[in-house]
Amino acid sequence: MRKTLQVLLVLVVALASTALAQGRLAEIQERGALRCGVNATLPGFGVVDADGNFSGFDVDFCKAIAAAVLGDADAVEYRPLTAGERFTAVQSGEVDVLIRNTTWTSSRDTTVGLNFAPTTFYDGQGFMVRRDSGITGLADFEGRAICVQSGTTTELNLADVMAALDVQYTPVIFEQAPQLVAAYDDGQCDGWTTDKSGLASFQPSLRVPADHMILDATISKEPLGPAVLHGDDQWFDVVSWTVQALINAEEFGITQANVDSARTAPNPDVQRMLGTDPANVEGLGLDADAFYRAILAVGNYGEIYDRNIGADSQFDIPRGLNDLYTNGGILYGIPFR
Ligand SMILES: N[C@@H](CCC(=O)N[C@@H](CS)C(=O)NCC(=O)O)C(=O)O
Repeated sequence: MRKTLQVLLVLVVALASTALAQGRLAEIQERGALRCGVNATLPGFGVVDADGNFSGFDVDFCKAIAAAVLGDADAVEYRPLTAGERFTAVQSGEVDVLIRNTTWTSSRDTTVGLNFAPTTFYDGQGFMVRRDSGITGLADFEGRAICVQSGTTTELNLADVMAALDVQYTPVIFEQAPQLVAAYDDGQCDGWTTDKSGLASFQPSLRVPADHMILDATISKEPLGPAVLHGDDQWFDVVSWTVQALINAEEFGITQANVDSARTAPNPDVQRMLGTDPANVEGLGLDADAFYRAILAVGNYGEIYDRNIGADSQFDIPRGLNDLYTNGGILYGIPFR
């Protein structure tokens, strides 16, 4: 009896470790490339150029994960996804991670079956209108047309908020943003609603950007961040702690330029994050220098922000909530301990 139990135990342990070895992390390492689901048409966040090179704020998080997991920020196979396609791509396993201005919500976390890593961009839904439209608030949309994208939280929030305000509007629905923006620019809608980041991202591409303005109203909370499929804790941890490392790096003042010298800094928290003291990073199933490589590849959170969508970009989106908690924002790195 005892012997049978022992055999059973050995079998269970063997099965469990095989399952772990076949997890998403091992699969990616074997494949030698990270499959990242992204936006290809959202300036500043995710775009592709004529040569097929992807760039943007969301794209840099793909690069950071690839640098951490594979030691190569360029070892990414990008999958451009529309809003409607993105969840199936995660559910089917076609992408390892989805980083496509995707809002963390309860139904996406449960029914859709996603796990959300820490939020990388705290956003909210807003409205773009023509300055000469006379629209200054939501009630002014009575009897007017609003361009909105399907398969998004945007569409659902708009319906809820307008119903609550008893404003009768006509939704003009598009599957993809570029067509929507062109239609709005052509005057097919009196307003256009999406995440405020999306409005800021597309405004410069309107024919006369200065003829348009973003209303003060913010009708929702849109915490955007990376998402993976339910059921693989190790992979979820790897994605989550890569984001944590980039936020912590900004808190510690570790940059792309000084990360080399930071490795030998006396701060034990920094040593645990950069792998000088290897146990914490290795506990994730990664090489000790995984997060050192991620920071070396893309810089800390603030550098990623400034370069793509902040002060050093044409969008100049203020940090606002997306600043460190020590600067009046709500970004707060979880300790490497
Ligand atoms: N954050 C919202 C909206 C995401 C979304 O798809 N936004 C649009 C407007 S900014 C977009 O990215 N469009 C780009 C495209 O479809 O190419 C969500 O997760 O549902």
